[in-house]
Order: sequence, then structure tokens, then C-alpha cells
Amino acid sequence: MQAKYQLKNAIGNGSYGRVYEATLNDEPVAAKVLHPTLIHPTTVDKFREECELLQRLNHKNVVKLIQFDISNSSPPVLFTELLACDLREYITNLKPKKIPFPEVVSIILDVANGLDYLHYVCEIIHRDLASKNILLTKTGQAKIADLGLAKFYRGKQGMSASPVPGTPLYAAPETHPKPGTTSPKVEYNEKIDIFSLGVISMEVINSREPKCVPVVFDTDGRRIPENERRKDDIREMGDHRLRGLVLSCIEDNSDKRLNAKEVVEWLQKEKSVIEKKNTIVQRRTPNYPPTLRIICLGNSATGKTCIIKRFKDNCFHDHLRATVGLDVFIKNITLNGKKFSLRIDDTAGQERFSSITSSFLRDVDGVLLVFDVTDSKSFEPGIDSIKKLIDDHLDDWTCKILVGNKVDAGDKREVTRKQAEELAANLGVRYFETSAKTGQNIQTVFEELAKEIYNALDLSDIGTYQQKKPCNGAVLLGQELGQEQTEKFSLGCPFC
Ligand SMILES: Nc1nc2c(ncn2[C@@H]2O[C@H](COP(=O)(O)OP(=O)(O)OP(=O)(O)O)[C@@H](O)[C@H]2O)c(=O)[nH]1
Ligand SMILES: [Mg+2]
Repeated sequence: MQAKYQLKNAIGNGSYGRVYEATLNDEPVAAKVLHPTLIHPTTVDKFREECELLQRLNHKNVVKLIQFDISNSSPPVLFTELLACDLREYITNLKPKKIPFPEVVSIILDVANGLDYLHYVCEIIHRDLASKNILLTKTGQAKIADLGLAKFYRGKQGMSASPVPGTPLYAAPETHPKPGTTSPKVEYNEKIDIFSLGVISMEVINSREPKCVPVVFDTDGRRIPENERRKDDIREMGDHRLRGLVLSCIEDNSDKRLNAKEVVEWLQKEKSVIEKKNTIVQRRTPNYPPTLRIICLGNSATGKTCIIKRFKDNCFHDHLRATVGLDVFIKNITLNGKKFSLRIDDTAGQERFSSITSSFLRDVDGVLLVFDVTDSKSFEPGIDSIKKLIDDHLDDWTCKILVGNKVDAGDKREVTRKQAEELAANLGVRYFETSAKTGQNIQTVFEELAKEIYNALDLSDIGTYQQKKPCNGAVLLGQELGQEQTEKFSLGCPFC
């Protein structure tokens, strides 16, 4: 059936045709029309191939085909969903600003997800991945478009196909034929798209069009390494958090490049760090700076409450009542010139806190694993059972420090420093010996844990993260603890 459509303004050039903003049955669409000068059987067949291929795809990060029309009466046309703009255009209009890190991660992750689908679900190589072929929705979701040069490949053995099929600036080194080779084809696989993704990533990070030395081989016919050809872009990235990812995508040897799944995995971790940073900012209340959450875990009477009180108020009590449920303490600290609040959750000793559930541990950024050096049971099995508890409920990256308390107790000591250091090494954490009684190392353990969190999440740019309206719990926390009071909450406290 012939489609009823109306073309409006041209919005881009795709392979084999021009792309227009259009309406199809009064709905806004993008229409790719085969250029009249290209209408002959071979190109029409290619165009049909693209339509049929698009018809089989269904993924949120790949542009959707709506309809196509290859009738004899008018130029072949295919209709896809209409998006806000392409990535190239978006970056150009941004000048001179840079794309913020969370958005960088989100765009590259979307493209990597789309590639993962194309490569491993559909067995398709895009072959022309470039920023002009990444479209963005109004909300910034990225979708892979223009599959005019895409090809099916079977298995992992790759294909023998045309050299540099897509945009040269984004082309992987193996798509360039060696000087003097007579074969019209070169061998490559899906990793050529990963290379292009690496170049696009640099473009997004640097927020400008990529630069690249145009020659691929030196005068002796040797391939110029890509990190040499693209050294300006690499230098401009500096020590960006995604530098390692980008360099792993633009490796000269395609076997050494990450695959789409690995890129997705890498970026998902970055995304969870971003979410964590947003949580830290959102915890901020009118009276407090961004808040890091620390929890003290350990057997009963190991001195958790004393450690916290020494840190908060520089005092020590000989006969403290055992903690019941959860006490919350707040103290402000400065890290690398930035103000943070430490929210320290003091729990009841391990024997009685089997009832501690994920709700206590949810959203925790750092843990002090406390044992008493004069009580071997608090060390073994004490720390072991706490480790099991946190492994079940906390993310891998949550910062932890092992603390041996009561080192002032001299000859009552049952756990040696060596034993504790061995356990810390096994757990992959640092060990500190403290005394809440004398104050030894108390300030240090909190500061070191806070620094670990700062570094793990790279909180240097925390000011650029969004502050959303605090939840009721956070408002309450801000009001009640604004007077620098310690508040106690029952089990199942709703604060987030
Ligand atoms: N000598 C010595 N005694 C300490 C030290 N820290 C705590 N204590 C004593 O150990 C006992 C228990 O201390 P708490 O801080 O209540 O222990 P806790 O781990 O909070 O115990 P729960 O709340 O039951 O989990 C108290 O009598 C403290 O005086 C220390 O560094 N040195
Ligand atoms: Mg206590």
C-alpha cells in the first residue's frame, strides 16, 4: 500500500538517501527517501534490505521502523520514529560547554546497550557507527540509527567485506587495507563497532568533533597506532574516569578490545556510582552538607558506642548501657576542602542484631567492622559473621575498615596485631587499632573511611549533582538533629 506522507524540512543525510522531518498519516516521523539519482535496481535492493533488517529489530536503543514504501510510482521511502536531534548536532550546539559526566555515561551506555543487542541478539554489525548516526530523544535517551550499511555476520569468525564501509573518522584500523594489497575486501568482525564507540565516547567526553591524523600507514607501510593518530583527543580526555574504557575500545588489536557486554557492565558500575552520588546529595538537609552514611558493626561490648562518642564529643564513659536497636549520630567533616556530614549508625551488638535487616544496611557507604582485642570471640567468629551479613546486603564497592578496639587494655589482649592484619588482608580492607578510652586513632578511622568513600565515588564533583526535594524522613532528620542532638530510632527506621 502506498504511504500517505508529507515531507517537511531535511534533517540529515543517511546512507543512500536524505532524511526529512515528515508526517505519516498525520503523525510526526522521520522519512528517509532514496535519492532520485540513486534509483536503480542495486540500490533499491540495498534500501529494501535496510528496511527488512530494521523491521526485525526491537530495542529501546535502536531507532524503530514505522513503515516503508518501495513502490514503483514514487521514490522508495522508509519511516522511522522522529527523535529530537542527532548526537553530532547536540554536541555542536553545546559549545563551549562540556557534557556533564552523568549524561556522558548515560549516552555511551545507551549506545553500548544498542550494540549489545545488535551484535549478540541479532548478529548484526552496524559498520557506520558515528555521532551523526546516534539519535537522541527529548529526554536524552540515545538510539542507534541508520543501518544502511549494517550486515549480518555469523558466529565470531567475522567477515570479509568492503574496506572502511562507514565514516573514516570513526573507522577501526583493520578496515583500512594494507598498502599494496590487491584484494578488494578486508577481514573484520563486530569489534569495528566497538572501535567507533570508543571514538564517539571521546567525542562525548571532550564535547567536540574527534580529531585524527588522516594517514593510516607510515611511509614504510607500517600501521600508525591509533593512540598516535588520535593523540589530541586522548590528551584532551586527561584523567577522565572513562579514559580506561575508551582506551580499551580503541585498541589496535580488535581481540584486545572490550565487547559490547563488557562496555555495558563497565558503564553500569559507573551508573550505580552516579546514583550513589545523587543519593548522597539528596540526603542533604537544609542544615547539613551532603551526607555520607557509615555504620558501626561488631559484637556487643566491643566499644562501638564509645568509639562514636569519642569521635563526636571527645568523651568516654566507663559504664554505658548496651545499645538497643539503632542510634544515629551526625558530625560534619571536611574532605579535600569540601564539607560533608557523616551520619554514623550505631547498632546493637552482633549477638542481638540478627534482626538487622537490609533496611539498616540499605544505602550505607562505609562500614567500621569493630572487634575487641581483649575478646577473641568478637574477632573469630565475630567479624566473620558480620562479613556474611554485609556481603548479603551491601554492594561490593562499599568501603570497609577493620577496627581492633581497646588496645589500651595491655595484658588482657587476646588478639594480636598480626592476626588482625592477616584477616584484614584476606578481607581486602585496612586495619586500625583504636582505644575509645585514650582516643588513639579514633579520629583517624572515621577520616580514613570517609576518604575511602570520597575516593571510591570520586566526590570531587559532588557539587554538580542534583539535589532533589528531601523525603519526609530526611526533613525530620534535618530538623531534629539540626540542634546537634543524637537521636534514637527504632528498628525499621524509615530514613533513606
Ligand atoms: N578499656 C577500654 N574499654 C572500652 C573501650 N571502649 C569501650 N570500652 C568499654 O567497653 C564497654 C562496652 O562499650 P560500648 O561502647 O557500650 O560497646 P558496644 O559495642 O556499643 O556494645 P553494644 O551496644 O551492646 O553493642 C564499656 O564498658 C566501655 O567502657 C576502650 O577503648 N578501652
Ligand atoms: Mg552500643
